[in-house]
Amino acid sequence: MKKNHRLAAICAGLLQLAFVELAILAPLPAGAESASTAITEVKIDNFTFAPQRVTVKVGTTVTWINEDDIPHAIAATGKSFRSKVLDTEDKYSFTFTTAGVFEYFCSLHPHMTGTIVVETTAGGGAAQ
Ligand code: CU1
Repeated sequence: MKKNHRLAAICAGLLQLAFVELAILAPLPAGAESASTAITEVKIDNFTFAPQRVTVKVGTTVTWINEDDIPHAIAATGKSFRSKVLDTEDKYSFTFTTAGVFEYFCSLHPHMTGTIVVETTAGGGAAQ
């Protein structure tokens, strides 16, 4: 039994090390990353959208995940998207097909706000 506890402690320590290493090896994008993933997650926890501001390319699906223990709902200020009420662990996805700055808030707690910045993919029609 004691051995298991020690093993668990060692595992946790190793995991922590791995995370630290990842953080060092993966510097923050400088804004010029090319092949970013097409799916982005925004977590909702403790009355906060995290990250609060996300920059994506046109065509990206953003998924909000409610990790809080109370319900939240997502509503675009410009009414371009709106989720149903999300209970804990519920998700809502929206695919951004047009460029622009999309402000949104929680329709249950309007002081909770976030921004999705959608950029055009073209750097001058390079994909042709
Ligand atoms: Cu909320």
